Amino acid sequence: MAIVTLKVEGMSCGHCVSSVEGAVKKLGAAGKVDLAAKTVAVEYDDSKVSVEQIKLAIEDQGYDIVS
Ligand SMILES: [Cu+2]
Repeated sequence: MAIVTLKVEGMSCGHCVSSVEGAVKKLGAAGKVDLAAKTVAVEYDDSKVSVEQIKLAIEDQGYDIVS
């Protein structure tokens, strides 16, 4: 298991939280959004999914990954 914390621009409400966490969940990972900090902490199996895939899934929901 690996954990990455991504800074995400554009999340503003509970809907955003579910979109982002849902997109991450579809990859078999677990995401936890911190709206105030504008971050999502993702715990994932690095033998099954890459950080790039996680970033793409979040961007597909319409959010920008800052770092
Ligand atoms: Cu929202």
